[in-house]
Amino acid sequence: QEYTAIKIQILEWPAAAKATLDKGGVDTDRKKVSLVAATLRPETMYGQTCCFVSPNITYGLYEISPTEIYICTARAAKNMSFQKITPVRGEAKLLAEISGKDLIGAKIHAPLSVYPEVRVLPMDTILASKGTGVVTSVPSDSPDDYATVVELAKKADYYGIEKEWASLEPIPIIATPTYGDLIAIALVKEMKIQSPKDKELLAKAKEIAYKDGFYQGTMVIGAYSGEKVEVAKNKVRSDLIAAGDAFVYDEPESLVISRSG
Ligand code: ZZB
Repeated sequence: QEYTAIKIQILEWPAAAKATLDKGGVDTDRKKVSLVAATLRPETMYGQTCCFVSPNITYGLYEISPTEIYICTARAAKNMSFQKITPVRGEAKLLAEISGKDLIGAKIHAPLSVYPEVRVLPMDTILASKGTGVVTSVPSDSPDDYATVVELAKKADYYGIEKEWASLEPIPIIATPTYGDLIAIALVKEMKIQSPKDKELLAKAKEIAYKDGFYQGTMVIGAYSGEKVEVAKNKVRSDLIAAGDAFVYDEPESLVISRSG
């Protein structure tokens, strides 16, 4: 699986995270620290409204250069070390570990998003075994993301967040003849999806959103507005990479097989 890894810079740390990093001697003032989110939809990055981490996953801070640190799972860092992303092949230098829980509420900058500053929020359904363990949220085009932000806004106290953090309006990114310009919301309503726990329905909705968005979609925002998604997707991706806001991250099939067998 070939992902686009999006660098989401941390602008302001929650107190719990700051304490952990100070203790570990990580100088967060002088280094650029980014959450790295793995996505298959670079063309939707205009619509990022938050970034999800799992409260149940321990993330690592990995040194990428003298000035740059990435946050992701150990598994992803290891994979990156074989893709010329870390300085030494096969090595990812761990500077500190941090619980996803402690990252919640961090103020971040998501590249291309119409919202210049968004927040880190919890998502219980993130798999540690896929991507980087960090998921950027695009509620306009991802049914899982829309179901999650609705749930978070509804039970903000329970999740220990501010309601406003989960209440940013979804942004129209792609229009399709069948589902309009907010496909995730249309699908969640049509399929009567009630919560992020409706796994089977969400998997179906995701499938439809991928296909319809890719084959029938036209961009309605950004540099390639008016172009077909099929064409615009790689252009947006190349622009993000050229700007230093993203890189290619591969999850080799063979690695998965060798690990389980
Ligand atoms: C932004 C985005 C916008 C995404 C969208 C999807 C959509 P797949 O198809 O199963 O391989 N994701 C990435 N890593 C994880 C993880 N560890 N656990 C749970 N979800 C994860 O899934 C790839 C997509 O699932 C990624 O692309 C990411 O969300 C999420 F408009 O990034 B995506 C119709 C989907 N639309």
